[in-house]
Amino acid sequence: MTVHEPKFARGMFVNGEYVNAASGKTLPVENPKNGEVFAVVAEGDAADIEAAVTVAERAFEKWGRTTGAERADIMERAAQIMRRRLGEFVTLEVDQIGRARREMAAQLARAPEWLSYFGAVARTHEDTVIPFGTTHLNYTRRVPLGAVGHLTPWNHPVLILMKKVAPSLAAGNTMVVKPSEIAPITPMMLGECLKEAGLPDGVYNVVPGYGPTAGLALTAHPRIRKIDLTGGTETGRVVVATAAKNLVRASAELGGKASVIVFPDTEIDRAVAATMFAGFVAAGQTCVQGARLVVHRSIHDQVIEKLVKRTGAIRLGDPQDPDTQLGPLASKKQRDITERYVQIGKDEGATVAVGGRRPDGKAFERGYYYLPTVFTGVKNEMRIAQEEIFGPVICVIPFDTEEEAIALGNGTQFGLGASVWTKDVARAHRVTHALQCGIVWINDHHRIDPASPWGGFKMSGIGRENGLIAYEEYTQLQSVIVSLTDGVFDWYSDEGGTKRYS
Ligand code: TXE
Repeated sequence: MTVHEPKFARGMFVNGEYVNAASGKTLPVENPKNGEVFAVVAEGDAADIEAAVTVAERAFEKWGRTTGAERADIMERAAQIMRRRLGEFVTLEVDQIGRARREMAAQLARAPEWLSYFGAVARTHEDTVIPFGTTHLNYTRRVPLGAVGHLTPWNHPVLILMKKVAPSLAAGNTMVVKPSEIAPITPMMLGECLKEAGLPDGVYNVVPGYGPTAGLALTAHPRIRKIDLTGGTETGRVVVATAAKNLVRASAELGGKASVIVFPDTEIDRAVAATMFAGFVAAGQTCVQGARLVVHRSIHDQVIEKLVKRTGAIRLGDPQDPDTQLGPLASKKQRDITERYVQIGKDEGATVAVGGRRPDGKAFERGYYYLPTVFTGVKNEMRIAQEEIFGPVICVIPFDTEEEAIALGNGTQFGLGASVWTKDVARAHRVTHALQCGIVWINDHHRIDPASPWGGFKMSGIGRENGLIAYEEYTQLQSVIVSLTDGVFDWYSDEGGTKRYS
């Protein structure tokens, strides 16, 4: 890490303004394309989390009582403001995590949709009337939880945050966000947009800091009402267990090792394009990365031949250059992990068909670049096929029968995403229904919409983001039972026959 004079400094975003950490400490933000620190932000710890939770609780007293329509108006305005500031978001996001500008621009252009969708949910939400006989009216109310906590990662700093913030706001909660230490700037910019849209101060707070200090303090805080993490599976275990001690609700979107399952009726070009998109978008740093190409043996060689050729032609470069297709990995740590796993793969006996090293050339010397890599000759039990690498590495595993394809699709501890590629409609659904995954795409991969539920089976997590289910998970249900009679219900009088109270 090279420390130059940082371009700018930010504090932490609490109660509608940037403030310093109680300790006065700061946290450096590094640009992974050259290892330079380009910004500093406040480094929060337990004292700052305590202050932010107190602010959020106070803000909840009013925000929790607003109508859905009032919240929707503010959220829609914030969506427009984000659209206006899109260029700034993209530039900073690229500087923080090194992801190619063409990808970040496409992703961030969609982020405001989350505010619009969940604003519409808040505006149109209807509660239910329960059949309870003729003497009573029973209805339910979805009420907010209170001050909630969000722990977010670095791979999609704004988009993943949006999946948590939008339903939280829509339901009437207030929040404290502990963003990734690698990418804390854009989450605070979102606070600026929300404030400009009219969100009352204290509803949305961001405390940058490290996981074991600020993150743990938020998770262990007895007065937050829900903790929502996207991160690694090991972090998920710690966070969910810590929250459970306070009987705090937890949802966790964790690791993955998605399979791209290609049946032989898929055209070779389509299979290759699918594999490259699923495997290399975001330099493989996504939870639904198609890290495993499970391909029918009859087309294996043809797919590999084209895949190797096209992978070798992917343009690496400065991520701010609109022509760059693949930037550096987000951190030195992430490249170290990738290099370690590539070595493990070689030691396990798999073959590097393309990539498998850092790129040559002066332009790449200081950044955390790694060539997109394809391993062939992979066996399901190998560590490279089982463990989340979170880098641009694809493992190819051939299959012969549909049963084998399903077994391979289910053949890891994870169960977040998978894709099934075939023109046979019956087979597509049959295979999909046999997969233990929270999200399955048929003839596509990594499609997302604010309305479409997102979350994992098995070790990929608990709870769901997106859609009505996410809104519901940010509320609690109150059941109201109203007597429709004016008469006295006198349980202890001797008059009348048999009485019932339920
Ligand atoms: O994530 P962490 P890291 C996977 C991926 C990656 C690995 C580690 O395989 O290589 O996880 O990445 C906060 N209490 N994914 O280290 O640590 C942390 O500060 C409370 C998959 O970057 O899980 C950050 O804000 N909070 C994934 C957030 O948790 C803690 C996305 C996630 O960080 C904490 C990211 C603690 N004890 C990584 N420890 C996906 N599914 O998309 C950390 N944090």
